[in-house]
Amino acid sequence: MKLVIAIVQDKDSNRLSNALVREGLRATKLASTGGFLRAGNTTFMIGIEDDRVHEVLQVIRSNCKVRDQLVTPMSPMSGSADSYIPFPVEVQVGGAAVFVVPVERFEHY
Ligand code: 2BA
Repeated sequence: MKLVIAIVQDKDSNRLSNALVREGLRATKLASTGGFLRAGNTTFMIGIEDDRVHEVLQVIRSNCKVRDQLVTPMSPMSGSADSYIPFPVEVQVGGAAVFVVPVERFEHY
């Protein structure tokens, strides 16, 4: 068994939830915050048998979009903070950051 942890943009969260339910895939949604943008995003935890991991990844891939976002970083992305003047930069966010981790044991009572 694997645990798929997918961090997605809030804008894609409902569509992804609906698609997972439609495909009979169980998931838990957690409200999360990106460390860089400090904006809300959604983390999905999806426990799944090894032979269905590809189905989960396909559903995530087809329901999460890449978007450009203009942000003003609160601290420098590199170099010293002494002479730091904040200016907006465009970053590409998503579609999804996905981790697939092995599950040693799963109990469901
Ligand atoms: P954030 O940390 O808010 O990052 C949002 C976007 O900002 C990232 O999109 C990336 O394009 C950019 N970014 C992040 N850190 C950067 C940096 N040091 N310099 C320049 N640009 C940077 P994504 O890569 O699609 O990530 C979307 C969200 O997924 C992240 O939100 C974070 O919550 C999560 N994430 C991504 N990679 C992760 C990782 N390795 N571990 C844990 N969470 C991760």
